[in-house]
Amino acid sequence: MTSKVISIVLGGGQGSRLSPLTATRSKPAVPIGGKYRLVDIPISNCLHSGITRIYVLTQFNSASLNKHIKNTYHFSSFSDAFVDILAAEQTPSNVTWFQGTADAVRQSLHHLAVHEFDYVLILSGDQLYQMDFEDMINNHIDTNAEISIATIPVDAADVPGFGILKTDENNMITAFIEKPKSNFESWASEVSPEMQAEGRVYLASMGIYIFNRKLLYELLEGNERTDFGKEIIPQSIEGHRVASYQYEGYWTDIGTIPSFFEANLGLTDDIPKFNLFDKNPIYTRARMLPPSKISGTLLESSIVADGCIISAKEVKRSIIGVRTRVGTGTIIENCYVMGSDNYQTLEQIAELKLSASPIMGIGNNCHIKNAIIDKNTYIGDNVTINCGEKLEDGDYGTHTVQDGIVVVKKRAIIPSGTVI
Ligand code: ADQ
Ligand code: ADP
Repeated sequence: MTSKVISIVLGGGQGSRLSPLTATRSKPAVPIGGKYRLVDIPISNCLHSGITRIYVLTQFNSASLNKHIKNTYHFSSFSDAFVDILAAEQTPSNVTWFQGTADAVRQSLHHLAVHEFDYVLILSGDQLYQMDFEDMINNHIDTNAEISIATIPVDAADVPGFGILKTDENNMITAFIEKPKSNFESWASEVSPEMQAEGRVYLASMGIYIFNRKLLYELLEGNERTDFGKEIIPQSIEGHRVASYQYEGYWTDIGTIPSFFEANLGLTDDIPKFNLFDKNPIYTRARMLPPSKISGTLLESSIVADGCIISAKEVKRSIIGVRTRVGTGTIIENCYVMGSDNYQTLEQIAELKLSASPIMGIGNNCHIKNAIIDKNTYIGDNVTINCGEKLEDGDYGTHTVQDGIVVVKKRAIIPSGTVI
């Protein structure tokens, strides 16, 4: 049945919640897990589920996203498989950017029209999970649904961030409310004893939808509704068969800096909730990098990607991304270091050292805690980040602080001796 499906990955609006990581790149291109990009998660889930026709919608299209998709997702010329990016485009009839999720899909419908398909699977681009969409499609067909929404039980603290719904005994959705802020107790549902024990009694939409082709066109064409969660879904409950497809595995939103940070560091757990070592791997670009070289470093609960040169003293509960260089005596704790796009030559390094400028990577005798270090940064020697007093939220030029997490911006130069 998955051969009758086209998938649309909602790659993000302005991505302001992931700022400054989205300052120069589109959200789908944000690096995750040391070597992947956010967009690799939904695409890998699709490919493992047999869905091979995928559009990625993005508000703006940096060259890097194109390059990543082009270099990663290759298919046989005898198949109809593709992964294509559709960036918001100006046309004579439409001069604005995508106004919301439904508007983004509406503006892309003319690209879909050339394909044969019966179902459209709509996915968010900022979630970490492993899910078998084939099972969801089969459930959609078996229950004779017109729309299916993947749902997950959440607790009261999470309710204000999600669309919350109620179902009947056949798992058909009878009511839906987008992100209720208060007085939502009556929205509690009957859930499994395990979920009940965790207080997860509210059924939340995961923002993963299957639409029958004809209905999607009916709902979107010729009207102004711009959002799935706020408009299309609540207004479709009456008059249509909308099924809840309940999921109880690991699933998390990675659309904000704190959730993105925690989801990344969670990968370093002994038994992580998201399993990179699953039999179905997350696909990403094959980079042909040399193996990492590590010397004199105590590595604890950490992930080190390919192509690194590490002489640090300690790396604890951290992810060290591709091509990262770390100097001697340095301690890195609770960090996601994204790595670099290239290596500096020995000549370039010698020249920078002569002028006492930092070289790419992290220098000697630094102590860095609770930080995300974006790509291609130059951190000098004896730099201390987040090891002292509580930092105030804000944008400080070379870095930002949010909820105690320091994000050093892409290509930032942090001179030797800096204390953040
Ligand atoms: P949110 O995630 O808050 O809630 P939204 O901001 O609409 O909803 O984003 C959904 C996805 O679409 C995200 O991946 C986002 O990056 C992307 N997106 C947003 N605007 C876009 C645009 N203009 N162009 C392209 N992509 C865009 C939704 C539902 C809730 C549900 C949660 C689950 O509305 O009901 O509970 O998802 O996370
Ligand atoms: P991001 O990963 O931050 O989105 P890009 O994908 O735009 O960044 O940049 C990554 C690509 O750009 C790499 O594949 C690399 O080849 C190239 N690149 C970036 N900076 C340099 C540089 N200084 N020298 C050579 N190549 C670079």
